[in-house]
Order: sequence, then C-alpha cells, then structure tokens
Amino acid sequence: MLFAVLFNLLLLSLSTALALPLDESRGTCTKPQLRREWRDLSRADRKSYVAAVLCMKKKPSSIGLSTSLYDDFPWVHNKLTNEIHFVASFLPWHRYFISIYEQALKGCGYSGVATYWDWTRDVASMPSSPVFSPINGFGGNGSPDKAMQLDGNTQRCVADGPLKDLQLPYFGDNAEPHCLLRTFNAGGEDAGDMLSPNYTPDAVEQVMQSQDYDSFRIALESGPHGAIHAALGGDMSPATAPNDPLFFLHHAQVDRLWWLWQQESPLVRTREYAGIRTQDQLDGVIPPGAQVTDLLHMAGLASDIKVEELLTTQNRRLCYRY
Ligand SMILES: [Cu+2]
Repeated sequence: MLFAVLFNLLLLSLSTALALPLDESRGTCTKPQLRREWRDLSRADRKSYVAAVLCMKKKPSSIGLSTSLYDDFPWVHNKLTNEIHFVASFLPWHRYFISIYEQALKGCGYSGVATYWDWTRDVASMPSSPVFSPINGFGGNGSPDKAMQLDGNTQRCVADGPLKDLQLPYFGDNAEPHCLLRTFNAGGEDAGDMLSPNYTPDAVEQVMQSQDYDSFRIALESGPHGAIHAALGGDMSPATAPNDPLFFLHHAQVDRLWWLWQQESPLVRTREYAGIRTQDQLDGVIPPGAQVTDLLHMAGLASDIKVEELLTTQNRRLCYRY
C-alpha cells in the first residue's frame, strides 16, 4: 500500500517534471510584447533606447573580436551577406537578428521592446522624419563640413545628435575606422525625394498584394527595403549597414510588413517558405530550393537555428506582435 502511494507520487512528480518542457516545445506565448513605432514610444523609452545603443560600444565583443559588442552586428551581417540577401532566408534571418539585438539592448539597460520605423509616414519630407531628430532620435544627414573619402566616394559624417562621436571600425569588407556616415540620396546638393516613390503607402500596398512567399520576399527586399538603404546612403549602403542603429528600426519595419502579410492568412502564411537558398551558383548549377529545415547561421552571435522556428513571432523563441 505504502509502496503504491509512493509509486503514484513518483509518477506524479515525473509527469510534472516532464510537463514543463513539453509545454514549452508546444510554443506557448500567451502575452506577446507589442512592438511600437519609434515616434509612438514615450520620450523616456526613446532616451533609454539610444543610451543602450551607446552602451553596447562599451561592452566587449561576444564573438572574440578586438572590437565592441556594438560592432559584432555589422561584422556578422557583412560576413554572412551572401547567404542572407536576395535569397529566401532574408526575412527569417533578419527577424532573428533583430531579436538578438533586442536582447543586447536589454543587457544594456533598455527595458522596452524592439521598435520599428514606418517610413511610409515620412514620404512627404523624409529628411524631417522624427528618427533623424538630434534630440529624440538618431541625428540627421551627414554634414558637408565633415566629409571624408571612403572607397573612392565622398561620404559625410553625422554631425548632430547622440551618435555624432561614434567611431566605427568596419566598412564593408575593410577595417576602416570612420565616423557614422549618412549621405542622403547619394549626396546631391539637396536630399531630393530620397527615392520615396518606392516606399509610399501605395508602393507598400503593391508589395502586400503578393500571393506567395517568394514573390513577397523579392518585392519587399528589392523594393522599399533597398530604397531606404540607398536613400540614407553612407553606412546604410554596404553590408556593414548595422553600423547605423537605424538599420534595426528599418528592418523591424520590414519584419512588420512580413508579419502583416502573414496575418492576412495565418494558417497558410506562417508555414510558407520558398525560393533560392544561396546566391552562390557553382559552375552554373542551380542549388536546391530553400526548406524550412534550413539552418540559419549567426557566426557565433547566437545559436544557429532552423527557419521553421522563425516563421511565426509567437512561439517558445519569439513572443511579440505589431
Ligand atoms: Cu541585411
């Protein structure tokens, strides 16, 4: 009798012990965090966000470089560029990258949530977007008074706002210490329309009409996504674009558009994934198509995980919505 009671107790404790990991793997995310647009954050959250960005410059590299934690992000993004751009993994890889960056910000005292920049709200006058505010933003266009030559191009240093004294070690494939560069619209006399026809609400609506994952990814990546990188110029142009903290707000908007597209038919679109796996075509051989079981590499910044873990923003790994 006593044995039976003990045995039952043992069974009970075993089943509770087992219940937790099972529940987790089922992917419980009951209270997703809400990601807000930059200008909808409280002033305190914006201040704390920028402070955390600068704090990352004071922390050591997490991947064994001689540079800072801040610099790990452009370095890794540049190293992996051919396997994360113009291929299927563009969207899930950047989704993961933003969440890793968000964790790093939290490690630097930021108590809020990752935030996005909805550039469709700025088409009327891009240079006056609140993200470029020197007080509650990331500073504006580079100054013609602080120009420098880099890889044969004239570039301009951001000379206002909290990032004006940043020293960045990497530019593309080169170790080139430089200031934070922004050269709006390729540096003409004025900023022009900053390619805004490519990211108006109408242009984005066109992208959202895409009927399958591959055409959606292509339309978004080469349309509005690429236009913003080109319009800001400077550090946003080469594959070390995460040098500019606006990269992460820009890519959270790209992620948000993917999320919105998925919401239109969640059962289908949170499973949908297709397209080419790699840019590299050896001897003209077309590589096999992308699969949800493909591994996304992070070059040591975080563990490599499968695409299927990133197709929804609400599971055991991610827990947010827009
Ligand atoms: Cu990228």
